Amino acid sequence: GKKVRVGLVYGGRSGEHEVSLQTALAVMKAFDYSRYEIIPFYITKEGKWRAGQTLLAPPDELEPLRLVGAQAASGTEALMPVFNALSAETAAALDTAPAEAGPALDVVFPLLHGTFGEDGTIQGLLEMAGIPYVGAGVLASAVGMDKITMKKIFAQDGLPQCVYRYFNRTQWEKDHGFFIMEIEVALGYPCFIKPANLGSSVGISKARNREELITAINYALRFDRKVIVEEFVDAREIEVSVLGNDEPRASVVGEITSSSEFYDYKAKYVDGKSMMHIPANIPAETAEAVREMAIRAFLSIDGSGLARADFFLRKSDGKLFINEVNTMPGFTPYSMYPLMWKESGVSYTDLLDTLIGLALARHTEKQRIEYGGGDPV
Ligand code: G1L
Repeated sequence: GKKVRVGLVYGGRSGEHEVSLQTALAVMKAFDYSRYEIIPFYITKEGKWRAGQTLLAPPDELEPLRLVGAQAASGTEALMPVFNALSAETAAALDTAPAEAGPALDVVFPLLHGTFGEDGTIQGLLEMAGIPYVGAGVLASAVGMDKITMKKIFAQDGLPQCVYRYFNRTQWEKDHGFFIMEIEVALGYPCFIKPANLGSSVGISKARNREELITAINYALRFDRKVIVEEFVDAREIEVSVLGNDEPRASVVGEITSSSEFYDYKAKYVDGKSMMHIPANIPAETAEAVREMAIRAFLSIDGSGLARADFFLRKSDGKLFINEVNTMPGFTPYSMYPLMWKESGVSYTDLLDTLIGLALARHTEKQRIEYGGGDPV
């Protein structure tokens, strides 16, 4: 039969450029090339797009993924052949010839963060092109990138969260005394200061007193105009993988620990030295509660395809708090998300198949929606 044509978009202007490349290579290697063909789209660090030739076998190293020599273009230009091929249907309906017959994509993997500083942008581009794509849609991608908006939505849906306060740069500059008081009364020290944007791990710090708090807030404001301050919770870090659309499933539960014996902030967030434990050594009822809450959180942000849900399990009383839902989790075969599915009996290759099926199902489902003025009932 005809092969499924999968577009892979990777690279990009974010700090995770190299991670994205590594991920794209891992995905390219895992596909069954008797059933799929891959069309690579590389976005340089400068934001230029390069469209590659159809891959009929996986590359064995990273360098070819940079598509050196391929014509650089803007996102819309690079996708133009795709737009044109899709408009062939429209052209036929209008009884005119399509502009140009390009290689139509059946589905796209957007393996990168937004290129314009806020997420949901690449999803929006694909949405407008009418191309099915893997993972979260525009709304869930954008919500998943903004810690403050995500917390508001979780709060509305009654999901338990740690204590937090937030503000934007203008609010802080106008009334920092108020926010300091609020933070000291409601959260106390130590507390964690983070830019609202989850795009990168930069800008995060821990404050033990007022002086450190002010320094940390000013630091975080260099990376985003919105900042969130969270209470310190002495907790275990629990994660679970969610897969599906409207009826998602949750995987075996995992735990992340710092590699050093003591809680070491620098090891975990700065050096990234942490250990994965799959399955987590927690009671069966706790694991079930984690899975159930992960599915609620996924539906809460209107997730689709996949997401990794991250929790705090408080050591003092075993209470569970949702920390965040990540719609773009680490995704190499050695990342937490795929490893938790592997432990649940879903291989990396199965995962790619399932995600593509979910992307196509979501696209088909959306076509049931009527846009524009319907007849009055
Ligand atoms: F396409 C998926 F499946 F939705 C998807 C998209 C992005 C899965 C995982 C990711 N993750 C990444 O792109 C990243 C971890 C490399 C961030 Cl740059």
